[in-house]
Amino acid sequence: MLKPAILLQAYELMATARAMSELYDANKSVCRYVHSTSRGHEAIQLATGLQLQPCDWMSPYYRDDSLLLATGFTPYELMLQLLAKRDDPFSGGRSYYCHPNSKDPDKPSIIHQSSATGMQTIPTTGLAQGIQFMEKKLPDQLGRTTEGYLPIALCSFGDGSATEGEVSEALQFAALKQLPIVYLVQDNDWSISASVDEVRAMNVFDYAAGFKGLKRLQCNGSDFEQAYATMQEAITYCRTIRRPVLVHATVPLLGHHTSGVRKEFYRSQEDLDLHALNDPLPKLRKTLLATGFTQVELDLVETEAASRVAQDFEKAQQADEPPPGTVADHVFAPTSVKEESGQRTPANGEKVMMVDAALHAVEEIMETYPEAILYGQDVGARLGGVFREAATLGGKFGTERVFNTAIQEAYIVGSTAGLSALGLKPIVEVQFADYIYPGLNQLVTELSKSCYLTNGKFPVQMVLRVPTGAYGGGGPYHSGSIESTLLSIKGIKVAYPSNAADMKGLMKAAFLDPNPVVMLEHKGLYWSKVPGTDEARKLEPDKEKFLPFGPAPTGIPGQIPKIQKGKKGFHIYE
Ligand SMILES: Cc1ncc(C[n+]2csc(CCOP(=O)(O)OP(=O)(O)O)c2C)c(N)n1
Repeated sequence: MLKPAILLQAYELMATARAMSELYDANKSVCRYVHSTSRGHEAIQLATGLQLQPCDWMSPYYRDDSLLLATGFTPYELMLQLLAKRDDPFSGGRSYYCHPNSKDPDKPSIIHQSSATGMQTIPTTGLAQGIQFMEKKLPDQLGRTTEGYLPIALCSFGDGSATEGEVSEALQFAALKQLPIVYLVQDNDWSISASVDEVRAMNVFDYAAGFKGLKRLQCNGSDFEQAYATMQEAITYCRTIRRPVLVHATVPLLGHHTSGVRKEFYRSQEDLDLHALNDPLPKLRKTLLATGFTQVELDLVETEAASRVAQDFEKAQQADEPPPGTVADHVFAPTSVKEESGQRTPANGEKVMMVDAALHAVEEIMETYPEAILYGQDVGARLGGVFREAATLGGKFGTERVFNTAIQEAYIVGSTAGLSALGLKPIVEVQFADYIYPGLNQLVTELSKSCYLTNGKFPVQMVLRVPTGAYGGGGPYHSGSIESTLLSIKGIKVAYPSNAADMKGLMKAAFLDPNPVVMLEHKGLYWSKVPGTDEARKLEPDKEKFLPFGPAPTGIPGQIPKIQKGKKGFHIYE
């Protein structure tokens, strides 16, 4: 049996979570944001949160308010987000309830959490990828647990989300690379109104069996002691053996799906009664009574929790609103590259093709920054990119810094959010512009909004190289131009150089920019083989060349009507 102090702590937190859920429901009109609460899921969440340490990273989902309480967030702090208040510690009042992010030194860190179900598995697996890289290359920059162990990542999501394609990409990568991550799947049998028999051929425990090397555990997540023992096994395995593990926890859903989607809309009384049998609160109370606590003591715990929660709610309602003038803050983090620097045409410089200018820029970056890594399809040493745009880099910097990935555009793009949060600087590649679409979801949903919705805490520093446009008979799926699609995304930057010198300077600026930057690299200009593109070859600028975004030099002026008629898709810089 667990120590009475832990059981009591869990009971206090559980009573607090229940009081919050009941209070929110009774005050629906006051709550600014739609919200879900952990009612029914409390035991597994508390068992998890109580065993994480401040050096760890965790990604809670929208139903994880008990997980947040267990790691030290107060009801008042959570309510500030519910009520969209200025001092909401997560988003400054810009994102809805239980969408946390944190750099608090006394708690596990949390990167941006979107509302998109299952999508956080990729950025969070990117965190584990980054932790593993740093273990090998930059161990001094990682924190340690009180016992001296290295950090782990924990990713929590619902069973309904486990059927998303992105989850498969994340599990595949974690199993392949044996990453230090715990996936916690909370299975309440429902995916809003869709029942398990409608949405899945197997539960996530059976599904995960296909990912060789991913340890699997199962538990009754409504039983605190069982949940604690299972999470202890999972976390200890991940911490000490440094391998991935998935926990499938069955739980009842006692509250509503959200404050808007009410349980009585779609659940039968029989189903509600069945779930009520597994309420974790009376179960834990029974355990506490068996260890010697009295009814009176436990009643007091509940009434005190309810009164603290009520006081916090009063106080949170009085808190200040975000000033309207700050609404556009944090779309981007400020970049240090503001002025053009370095030599554009150094003495003794040689003319280079655009593809080599890009390659040399990345090479110089990797020589200077040990935290820079490059990955994507076929960019590893064997080929160095299907356009040879990464040739020699794999051989020069080794497989830990330059490597091939599977055909997983979502993982390639989305994992950078995790790496960037750790201070690493990923450069990744999507092989053809036409295939950015499977990764576009991560770019929009996770990366582009991260800086804004974390109130500036987690801008995503990454460069996405994208060979684009027509060259050599690529046909409809290898010649696409995507710039107009990208330009509609707020929170990313797009660079589209027209010549080798700009390519080098912009690639360097993109690398140092703290925001996500897409480098469009036109294949028709890469080698200057297409008639009329010879001017894309330029003298190679020196190592110090940085070309800031925004003040681009004018190319050939007066071409606008031709561009509008589609006769000239790019400017040639003179
Ligand atoms: C990508 C995406 N599609 C749809 C939704 C709408 N949605 C929100 S919650 C939810 C059900 C999720 O079920 P599950 O993962 O089992 O978690 P639960 O809410 O049951 O805890 C859906 C479909 C969403 N948020 N994101």
